Amino acid sequence: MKITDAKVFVGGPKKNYVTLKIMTDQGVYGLGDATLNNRETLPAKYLQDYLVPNLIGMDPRRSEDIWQFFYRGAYFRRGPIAMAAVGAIDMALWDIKGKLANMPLYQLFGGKSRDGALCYAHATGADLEDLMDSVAHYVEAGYRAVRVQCGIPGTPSASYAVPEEKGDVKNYITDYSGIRPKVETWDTGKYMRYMPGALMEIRERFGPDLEILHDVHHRLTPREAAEFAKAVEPVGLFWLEDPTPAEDQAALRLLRQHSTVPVAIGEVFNSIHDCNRLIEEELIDYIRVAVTYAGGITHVKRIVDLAGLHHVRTGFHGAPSHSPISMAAQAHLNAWAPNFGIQEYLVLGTPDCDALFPSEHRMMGGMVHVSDAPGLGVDFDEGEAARFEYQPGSHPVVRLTDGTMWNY
Ligand code: GCO
Ligand code: MG
Repeated sequence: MKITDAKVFVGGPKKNYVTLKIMTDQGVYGLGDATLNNRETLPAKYLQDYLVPNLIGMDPRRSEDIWQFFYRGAYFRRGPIAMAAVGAIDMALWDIKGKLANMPLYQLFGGKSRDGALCYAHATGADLEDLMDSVAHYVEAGYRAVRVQCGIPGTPSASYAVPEEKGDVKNYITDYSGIRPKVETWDTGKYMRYMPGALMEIRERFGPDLEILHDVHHRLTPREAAEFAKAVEPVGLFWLEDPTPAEDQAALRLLRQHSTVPVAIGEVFNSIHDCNRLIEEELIDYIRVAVTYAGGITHVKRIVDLAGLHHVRTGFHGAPSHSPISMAAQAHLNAWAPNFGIQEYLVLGTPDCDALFPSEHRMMGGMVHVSDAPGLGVDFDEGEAARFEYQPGSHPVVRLTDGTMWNY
């Protein structure tokens, strides 16, 4: 069996998805997602110029050897661009494998460990009352877990994932009006003084059963993060996400010494080497890698198994950054993983997105129910894809109140 061709598409509704389609001499094809928010053309070029020409003629069933070929074969390896490209190939090869076996991928991993996978939505508010309305909306829609982000009074512009106007939804953080980023302001002192009380008000309003999550988006120093974690402990968070910059694996030691708040980190990691110490030293409770830019199913499965040895559960990244293809790959891993924790879930549900990526994965009662179709269980409509083209866009950048650049 041989790979005969592979095509890369960039574009999508309100998003630049990078979609890989691998064709074989037996008519079976596989799909992969190489989307890398706001840098979408780069994994596409890496695929087109370097990986796809090598892929033609390979046996698609040898997914492990092909992964090793592209990983070890690159002297300058790893990083989000290369790992997104390798990850897309890997997903597509698993999709082909499942279709050849006539089984959904979760069966090839070891079968289902659960019927539905708990997921969380993003509630956002320009201020706390606005955020309460947003939380109520998701609770009414059946979600049992909600990530909450709100504006900080007295901070001159919206901070991370917070809408500028009351009632607006801030799920898509990319601004497609051009390549130059908007500037957001961050004030650590105001945030640290305001947010613990705001989180407590949400707990009081919605009661003990709602799972509440909060994302600091890498903005605190290790000492500040330890102080903040201690302050939010009475809220009973499901997790505190990215309290410190992700480059520093030792940063969480101080937080661990001062607080028992569950910690989640890893959405920007690209390999097991970015998180092995965090996992082995048991400095985190949830690992947030995504199959997209952490090297696909083959590599993420290794991370999940390492995590399982150390009581670390999964909480895969699932912002609208990912296409329904990698969300499908994660749905299969979530159905199988003995150490599944939660899934961030925002992708499905827009009619344009569903038409581009038809699938039977279903969200019901705040849980994702995995499709039983062979392979990944998601398709890609090339006719629909022709309606969209690449649009340059940018995340905001962050400055402190005196103008100093800070972490987005
Ligand atoms: C999350 C994330 C995202 C990122 C985004 C960057 O927890 O969902 O922090 O919203 O900001 O993926 O492109
Ligand atoms: Mg995050």
